[in-house]
Parts: sequence; structure tokens; C-alpha cells
Amino acid sequence: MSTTLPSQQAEAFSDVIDTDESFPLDNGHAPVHLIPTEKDGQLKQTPVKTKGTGLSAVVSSFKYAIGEAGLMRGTLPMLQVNQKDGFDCPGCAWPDPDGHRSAFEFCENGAKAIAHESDRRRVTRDFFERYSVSEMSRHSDYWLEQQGRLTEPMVLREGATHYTPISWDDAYALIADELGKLDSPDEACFYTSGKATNEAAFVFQTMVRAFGTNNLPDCSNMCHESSGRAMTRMFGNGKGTVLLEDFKEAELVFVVGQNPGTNHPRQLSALQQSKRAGAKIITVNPLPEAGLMGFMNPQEVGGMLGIATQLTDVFLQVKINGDIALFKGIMKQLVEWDDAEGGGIIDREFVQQHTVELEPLLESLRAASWDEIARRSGISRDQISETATLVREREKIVICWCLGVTQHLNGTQNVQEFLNLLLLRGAIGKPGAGACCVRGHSNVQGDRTMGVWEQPKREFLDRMQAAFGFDPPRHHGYDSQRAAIAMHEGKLKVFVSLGGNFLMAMPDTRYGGEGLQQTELTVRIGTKLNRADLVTGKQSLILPCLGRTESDVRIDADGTKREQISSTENSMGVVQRSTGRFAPASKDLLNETEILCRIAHAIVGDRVGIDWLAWANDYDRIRDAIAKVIPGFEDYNRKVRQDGGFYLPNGPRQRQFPTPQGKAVFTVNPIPREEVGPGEFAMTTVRSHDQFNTTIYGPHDRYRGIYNARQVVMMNEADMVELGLKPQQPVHVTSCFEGNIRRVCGFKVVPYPIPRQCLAMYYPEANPLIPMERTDEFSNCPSFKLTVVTVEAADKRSDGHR
Ligand SMILES: Nc1nc2c(c(=O)[nH]1)N[C@H]1C(S)=C(S)[C@@H](COP(=O)(O)OP(=O)(O)OC[C@H]3O[C@@H](n4cnc5c(=O)[nH]c(N)nc54)[C@H](O)[C@@H]3O)O[C@H]1N2
Ligand SMILES: Nc1nc2c(c(=O)[nH]1)N[C@H]1C(S)=C(S)[C@@H](COP(=O)(O)OP(=O)(O)OC[C@H]3O[C@@H](n4cnc5c(=O)[nH]c(N)nc54)[C@H](O)[C@@H]3O)O[C@H]1N2
Ligand SMILES: [Mo]
Repeated sequence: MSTTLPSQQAEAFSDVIDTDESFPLDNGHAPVHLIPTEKDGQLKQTPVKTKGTGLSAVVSSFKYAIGEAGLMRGTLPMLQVNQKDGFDCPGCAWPDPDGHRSAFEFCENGAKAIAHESDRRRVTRDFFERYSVSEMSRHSDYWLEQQGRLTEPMVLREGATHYTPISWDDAYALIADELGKLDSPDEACFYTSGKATNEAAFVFQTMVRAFGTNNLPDCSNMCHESSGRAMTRMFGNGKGTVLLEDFKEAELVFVVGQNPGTNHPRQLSALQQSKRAGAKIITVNPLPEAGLMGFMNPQEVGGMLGIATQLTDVFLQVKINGDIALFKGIMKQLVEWDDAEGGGIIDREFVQQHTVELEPLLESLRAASWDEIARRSGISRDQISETATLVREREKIVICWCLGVTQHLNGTQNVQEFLNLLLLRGAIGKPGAGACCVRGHSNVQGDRTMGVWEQPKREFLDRMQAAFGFDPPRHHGYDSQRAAIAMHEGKLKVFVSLGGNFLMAMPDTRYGGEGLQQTELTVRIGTKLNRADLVTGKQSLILPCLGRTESDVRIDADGTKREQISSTENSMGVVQRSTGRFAPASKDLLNETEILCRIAHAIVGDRVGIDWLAWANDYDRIRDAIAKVIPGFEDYNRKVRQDGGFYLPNGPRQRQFPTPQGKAVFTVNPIPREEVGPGEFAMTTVRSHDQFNTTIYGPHDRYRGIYNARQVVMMNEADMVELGLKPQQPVHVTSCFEGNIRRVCGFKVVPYPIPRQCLAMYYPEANPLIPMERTDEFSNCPSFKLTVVTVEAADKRSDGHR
């Protein structure tokens, strides 16, 4: 693997990418800017918070709702969130309690997501007449989304400077026409973001396979792909094994590579329950994240008044990508004790009955070097032993994890190392124990269950064939990273996105933009404008859809009103209905499920035995089809109407491991030997408190004490001194991978409690630095959490360019 060159050498390369130039791209329309020309506000830094949530979060949610949407549209929807007859929160995938639900079953995160959807502002045809694509692109993504909800289908014709209105039928015909011109169905690609409901996802993948390709990349490819790989390999099933109730019984909970205070606030209530029942909580993170350190539950009086529960008992401040070394250390300690004491620490009975391949793991642990473990993890031998003591004294162990571990070159192996620990202790398939893979988007897990996957299993395709009588393509398709490369190589002509923002979510923004511009047609189904609508193929369609909070009512021939329901699956395998309650943002919007059925009607028609228009008119028919194809969904229409939904079967939870060996499989995972040389840094990317992925709600990161700016580099104070950098000094950040230099400018450095030689920057602003080719060998997930970079003061640049 290649490493960086010192940044001075960067000048020797002609293709240095500089965000000073704002990456103008041109494909015959007019130049579009990949990086907005707008600048950040006045950066302000306050001390990092030691506790999160509480009244300030509730106030903050309501402030946001009022500001964004006006009180009525803002607060009423919030009271419907996650209620049994309301809609599934469009925020994250954390589950809802089974029994009693508080009237406020939402969090700041969900409140913002809902307010964002309930926005009163509208992007109408006048807006598109006023702003050319080129003009829009000078503004930030924040500005684009602030313009409000999309209201009618729009088209950007070849060579045109402005989007113009198009009817729905003409839009479908345009898609069918472009797809009809392809030499092979594999020249088209169909991306899914994890918000799509089960019904939409099922229609999408059925349409795509009936059309003839498995090119179904999704946001999961950049998110938890590594988790799915690891769990499938070791447990035979790619989903987490714990349920919410397990948190009440757990004795020890690890939270690894996760910032729940911002990204999964309701998880903090579960952790608080564990804590109150006597559990210890161990946090593994290079950053001391506020919500995890202390938590004020906004749903309780004490929390409202600002009384915090201390959540984290042990904070292990690992170096970026130090997790394998750390977990190896914990297991090595356990094995040393087990060897010395003649057993008793490894759960031999469980291991014997339910697992294979223990010996190679034990060998590798015995052989591992303590020195290397401490050096690579950044955690002392003493702290590792203390942690191992907590582990040996407890049997009910839950390990929660998110992107801090999955988005690494060794992301799959990171997860495998946790699973090894759970297996050694028999902490799987019993109450209060197991693997808690904390998913991101609210239905990202459901979309996979519905078959949105570029590598479908044979059995799944066989069932599709049996249900619909067409022969689905058998060769695998492109995942997100391979799709971006294929686009850049000119192999993809049509790119359709079901939601999301492929351009800004992927690594190497310039490369991604160049790829998109090579296509003939890009189509995006979405609720608000984003940059992916500006950096497009020769032609582009924006198809605006209803949000999940909005009602989808049909009026039958006899005048009766019929409410369509949809459904989603949360992070813990519970499938629930979701019913929109609020008036649509525009009369011309359609539900994305209906849009997809109508596209399918235009491109596939009656070539397969599906009446797409009947599906469009009644989602019960789609669910009947799902029931035929997907195990666990039998009798879907009845079960989805039960309050609280239904659980999907999960073998490993019952200690049934459907691997080829029929047992759980231990793995050996080497400590990554990535060298960060002198003067170089390991840079990770994180979300601020005011964003949902590529959607920026505001310029602040309250818990981290960073205000008014996102073009920020968080750096250890000692490193700043060494580089002679002052707080807020402007810097350039440069990465070099396989000879390609990538650089971003106009960033400011801030002192932050992060380990030496580690940096944190915000996603997506840092994405231009991340190489497309650097991915996990098993999951192909981009290495968003570690890019080797150099940092230099803006005024030190050798070419005088600032
Ligand atoms: N409000 C809000 N909620 C969201 C989202 C959002 O953008 N905003 N996004 C949703 C989505 S799609 C997802 S996938 C999830 C993401 O949820 P998270 O995974 O919590 O999101 P990130 O901000 O990427 O945070 C990564 C965490 O890992 C830590 N980390 C970085 N590198 C390492 C490392 O090498 N080792 C360890 N142990 N830790 C590391 C970071 O310090 C940070 O705390 O949240 C979902 N929920
Ligand atoms: N550097 C770096 N890059 C990352 C990550 C990281 O941690 N670091 N995280 C990665 C992860 S985990 C993920 S999941 C991806 C996210 O990648 P995506 O899922 O592609 O991106 P989002 O920002 O979630 O998509 C936002 C857009 O979705 C549309 N939208 C919102 N609601 C709806 C709806 O109900 N229906 C439809 N059809 N559209 C809607 C809106 O138009 C909005 O602009 O980014 C990845 N990229
Ligand atoms: Mo995600």
C-alpha cells in the first residue's frame, strides 16, 4: 500500500486538485462548481461538552422546528413520530420501545429530520427560471436544501442552462427512451439511499432485475457493508442479534466507534437503562463524544433540569484505527488468564457446542506482542488489563458499533474481532448479550432485506423467478465504489438515484463529478435539491416525491378514500408500518413507490407478469408479492397492521448459526500495520451535530464546541505547537495516494482533545481528499475513517497560492 509524500513534493505533480479553484466542471451546459464559492462564517470555539441532550436539546429541536417550518407544520408532526399509528421517524434506524411510548418518542435528530421535511418553503418552476444550474452551484449544499421542498418534475435538456418543467408521463417516457438505447442493461445503474421504504425498495429491485441488471449499489456499500460481511462470515447471518430489551439486562456494554449523542440519541436512553440496572459502559473512540460521557434524558424531569447520568465508566481513547490492536489486547489478556488458571474464562461449553476454529485464534493471541498492541492501539497495558477484568467478571456483554470501525481498510476485520470476543465469552444468543450493529438510515436494513443488493444470492433470485416468471440476471452488479469507477470509465450511460446524494456521499468528489458528467441521463427521486441535481449527465431529471410524514391517499371509483401504508425495518429486525399524516408539500408530488411503479410500467411494461399500475394503486399488492419472495414476510399485510409490527427471524439470536459449518466461526485478524510517517496524520471524518449525512441543517457542532464553520481540522494541541499553528489558523490539507495528490484549502485548524497524529474533519467537506480506490478488501467499503494527510499553514505554501 502506498503512503503520502511530503506535501512539498505535491507541487511536482501537475494534477494537484485545489479547492481554491472550486472545481468548475463543464459538460456542455455551463460550468458547475463542485465546491461552493460561499465561505464559512466567523469560527468560534468553546470547550468540548462533557454531557449531552437534556432541555437544551428539546429547546433546540423546537427552535429548529419553528425556524425551519413555522410552528404548526413543525410541532404537530413531531407528536406523531414513532407512535403506533403514526409514521416511522425518518431520522435514524434505532428501534422504538415495544410497550409504552412517551408522547415525545423523538429526539433532536428526528425532530430536525421531520422539520426538514415539513419545510414551508417551496422550490417552484419560477425558482428554476431564476437560477441557472451554474448559478445554483455557487451556493453551498446548505443553501440548496434551504430553498425548500421540490414541487414538480423538472428536466435539464441537453445543452440547456436551466431546468424546465416536464410532465410525469414525459419524464417516464424519457427514462424508457434512454434505457432503450443502451447496448446492454448493465450500462444503467440504480442507486438506493437508506430512507426508501420496504415497498419502494422491493419495486425498485424488481424493476431493475426485470430490466436486466444487478447494478443496484446502495448507501450501505459505504456504511455497514463491513458489518454485514463480518456477521455473515462468522454467524451466517448479516444482522445484529440484540433487541432493545437486552439493554436492561446487560452487565457490560461496549460502544465502539460511535457518536450516539448526535447520531442515535435514543440509544442513550437504552444505555441509561443498562446503567441503572448496574451495567458498566466502556467507550472506545479517539474523541470524547459528549452524549456518551454524560447524558441528560430529555424525557425525564431530572434530565430536563440538567441532571446528567454519568454513562461512560471506562473511556478508551484509541488512536484512529487502533481498534483491532485494542480488542486483541483484551482477548490476549483473557487467554493468558485462562491458560494460567486452567480455564474458566473462555466459555468452553459454548465454544464446544456452537463454534469452530478456536485454536488458530488462541495461537495468534498467544503470539501477539504486547508492545505492538499498546503502540498500535494507543492504550496502555494497564488500561487493557483493567478492561479485561471487567470482561472476565461479566457474562452478559453487548457490543455496539457504528462507522468508526466499519469504514476502514480493515473494517470487516474490526467487526470480526468484536465477534471473536463475544464468542469467547459465550455472549451471544442469550438475554442481555450480543452484537448490536447500529445502522444509519432509517430503513437501510430493510432495503437490503427487500433485495437491494448488487450481489444477490442464488436462492433469492430463484424465488424471484418462481414468483414472477422472468429470469433475473445472475451475474453480480456494481456496488457504489465500482459504479463510480465504471461511470468515470464511461461504461455507465444512465444513473438513477432513489433518494440520496451519491456525488457528495462518495470519496473523491471531483472524480465522482467527472463520472456523472459522462452519462447520458441522470435521474434523482428526492424531496429537496442537492448538488447531485447540478452535477449531472447530459440530461437530468428531478422527480420530486412525498416525504414519509405526508399522507398518500387514493380515491376509488366509488369515491371512497383509501390510505396507503408503507413499512420499514429498524436496526433490530422489527418491521413496522408507517403512515404519513400531513398534507403533501405540493399537489404534484407522488409517493416514491408509486413513481417507481410508473417508471417500471414505462420501461418493463407487461414483459413480466406484473401489473405495475395495480401495484401503484394499492401497496397491499406489493406486500403480497414480498410475502411470496422473502422469508419472514409471510402474511405481511396482516402482520404489518399489528401494533408494534413483527420481528424477523434471526438464527444467531437462537444460537443457530447458518454458516457452511453450521456453527459460528472464529477468525484471525491481523493488527493493521499502517504507517503514518513523521509529519503525517491519520485523518478521520465525522458528522457534526447539525447535519444528516450530506444534508446540512446548520453550521454548528454544539457538543464539540465548534460554531459557525464546517471547514475545520480538529488537531491535538501538541501537534499544533509542533507545526507552529495557532488556533483558527488557515491551513491546506493534502493527501497523496498512488501518486495522486488531492488537496483542500480554506480550512481552519482548531485544538481538540484527540490523540497525537490524529485529525478529525467533517464529512462531506473532507471527501475530496479521500481516494476512491482505497477500500476494505472484503466489503469494498471506502476507507472514510482513515486517510493519511499532511497539513500546512495556508501562508506557507511554496507557490504563494493561498
Ligand atoms: N443527526 C444525525 N444522525 C444520523 C446521521 C447523521 O448524519 N446525522 N447519519 C446516519 C447514518 S447514515 C449513519 S451510518 C449513522 C452514523 O453514526 P456514527 O457512526 O456515530 O457517525 P460518525 O459521525 O461518522 O461517527 C463516527 C464515530 O467514530 C469515531 N471514530 C472515528 N475513527 C475511529 C476509529 O478509528 N476507531 C474508533 N473506535 N472510533 C472512531 C468518531 O470519533 C465518531 O465518534 O448515523 C445515522 N444517524
Ligand atoms: N467521508 C465520509 N463519507 C461518507 C460517510 C462518512 O462517514 N464519511 N458516511 C457514508 C454513509 S454511512 C452514508 S449512509 C452515505 C449517505 O449517502 P446518501 O444516502 O446518498 O445521502 P443522504 O445525505 O442521506 O441523502 C440526502 C438526500 O436524500 C433526499 N431525501 C431525503 N428524504 C427523502 C425521501 O423520503 N425520499 C427520497 N426519495 N429522497 C429523500 C434529499 O433530497 C436529500 O438531499 O454517505 C457516506 N459517505
Ligand atoms: Mo450510513
